[in-house]
Amino acid sequence: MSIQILVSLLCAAATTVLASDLLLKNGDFESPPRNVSPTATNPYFLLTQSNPIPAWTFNGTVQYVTSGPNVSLPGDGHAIQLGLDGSINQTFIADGAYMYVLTFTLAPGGENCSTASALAVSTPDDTAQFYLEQRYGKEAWESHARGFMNLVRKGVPVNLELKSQPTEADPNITCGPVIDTLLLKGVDPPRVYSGNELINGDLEIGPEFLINSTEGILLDAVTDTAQSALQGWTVMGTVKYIDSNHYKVPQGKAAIEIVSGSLGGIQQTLVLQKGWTYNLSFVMGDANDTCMGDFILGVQAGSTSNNFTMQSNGTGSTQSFSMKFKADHSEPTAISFISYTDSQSRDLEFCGPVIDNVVLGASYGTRLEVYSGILYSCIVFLVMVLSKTM
Ligand SMILES: *[C@@H]1O[C@H](CO)[C@@H](O)[C@H](O)[C@H]1NC(C)=O
Ligand SMILES: *[C@@H]1O[C@H](CO)[C@@H](O)[C@H](O)[C@H]1NC(C)=O
Ligand SMILES: *[C@@H]1O[C@H](CO)[C@@H](O)[C@H](O)[C@H]1NC(C)=O
Ligand SMILES: *[C@@H]1O[C@H](CO)[C@@H](O)[C@H](O)[C@H]1NC(C)=O
Ligand SMILES: *[C@@H]1O[C@H](CO)[C@@H](O)[C@H](O)[C@H]1NC(C)=O
Ligand SMILES: *[C@@H]1O[C@H](CO)[C@@H](O)[C@H](O)[C@H]1NC(C)=O
Ligand SMILES: *[C@@H]1O[C@H](CO)[C@@H](O)[C@H](O)[C@H]1NC(C)=O
Ligand SMILES: *[C@@H]1O[C@H](CO)[C@@H](O)[C@H](O)[C@H]1NC(C)=O
Ligand SMILES: *[C@@H]1O[C@H](CO)[C@@H](O)[C@H](O)[C@H]1NC(C)=O
Ligand SMILES: *[C@@H]1O[C@H](CO)[C@@H](O)[C@H](O)[C@H]1NC(C)=O
Ligand SMILES: [Ca+2]
Repeated sequence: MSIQILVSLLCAAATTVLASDLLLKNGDFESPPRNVSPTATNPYFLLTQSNPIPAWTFNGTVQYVTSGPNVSLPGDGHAIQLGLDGSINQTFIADGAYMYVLTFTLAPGGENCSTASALAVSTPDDTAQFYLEQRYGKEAWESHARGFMNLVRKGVPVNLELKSQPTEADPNITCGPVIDTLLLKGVDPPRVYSGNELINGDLEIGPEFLINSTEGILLDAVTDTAQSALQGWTVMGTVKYIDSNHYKVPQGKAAIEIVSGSLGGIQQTLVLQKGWTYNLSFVMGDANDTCMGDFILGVQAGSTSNNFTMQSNGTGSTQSFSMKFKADHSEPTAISFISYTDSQSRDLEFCGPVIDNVVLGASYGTRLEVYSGILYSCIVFLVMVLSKTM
């Protein structure tokens, strides 16, 4: 009992960290190098070590880019292009957040580039590769996101590096990626709220959106929640994180649209009480992005699975569904939402069903179980905190 009280107190202290503001300086590259004179007709300006971009350190070939007829960027502003040997980095000060989530935009390499190499995004503990997909939106550029655990104490510097990365698939690559609008924010530890066993079931805790972008944020496949930009969930295929300012979102400010077609989706794994009955409810919809067709959504909870279907005419309809199941063992149970639909919008963008407001309720013992759920996530958090401080 005393250990439980101690854990609760420590946990309360640990969870009072507030979500932090954006942590990178000049992440949109709108503060230019000195004496820069790129124009729409000459949009590339080679950086030199004596004239870098404010707030960033670079190595290798890096060009400052201005948008124009041949260079498409969000916000018609400025960006940078990494050469094949190019990298940039910035050090930010950890603010005590539980995790960090980075949003960034990739654009096609400008003149003389057929395809651009991949982008590697690195922190001291993690590196991930990203590619320009160019099939999930109207624009030539697209935004992606990545989460990474905060493994240091408040006040400790963390280096974030973006590096051009050759791909084996295409040895003829001549250019590095164009990068724009980096937004980095801290997020609080996962919480379980009364009445819902799932973490982030309303999908509100995710990457920062670009204020004026109608394109959403692509979340690439990730198998570990410690690297997921969508708190609590892993991703299969590619899903698009969509905002209520530009899409039909069933609940709150954000939801996901499964865009990569068949077998794309999201999953959360949690410990359930063996023998108990649970009710899993969610909303399926379309994003009001002209995505038409019969959506088939496979929902799996442990060994119970069901297909749910919905006819979409792409005008922002929503429908609620629910499914009862019994937890048949006490090991962690995976709850997953998987699309069996390959759909395209009127503009031939790949698109699919929207998921939101996922609620998992226990049919009895709710209070006890929610408490143990919170305790469980706190213990996981504490173990993490302790292991990183040793
Ligand atoms: C844009 O690209 C086209 C061909 O790719 C070229 O002919 C034209 O001069 C370019 N325009 C500018 C402003 O660079
Ligand atoms: C810059 O890149 C070169 C090779 O591309 C590497 O040898 C060197 O260590 C890098 N410098 C820094 C400061 O990262
Ligand atoms: C990143 O930038 C800092 C300056 O802010 C520099 O001192 C450091 O060497 C750079 N780190 C890497 C890995 O390039
Ligand atoms: C593209 O190629 C043309 C012709 O070779 C050259 O004049 C121009 O500088 C190149 N542009 C860039 C950005 O390298
Ligand atoms: C690379 O370029 C060469 C010469 O243009 C071409 O023969 C070859 O097929 C290209 N390879 C790939 C993978 O595109
Ligand atoms: C968003 O769009 C508005 C209106 O076009 C503009 O005034 C504002 O500067 C834009 N904000 C950003 C961050 O691009
Ligand atoms: C499951 O939850 C949904 C949404 O709260 C509700 O409409 C439905 O009646 C519940 N089903 C059962 C069997 O309790
Ligand atoms: C759901 O539909 C998919 C694709 O049509 C099918 O492969 C799968 O067996 C179905 N699952 C269930 C539980 O009916
Ligand atoms: C699309 O579906 C909604 C709701 O199901 C309906 O109100 C609307 O009339 C439909 N629009 C078209 C063009 O079929
Ligand atoms: C769908 O978008 C159109 C504008 O593109 C808007 O008029 C309409 O209200 C939206 N529908 C929903 C359900 O949000
Ligand atoms: Ca939501």
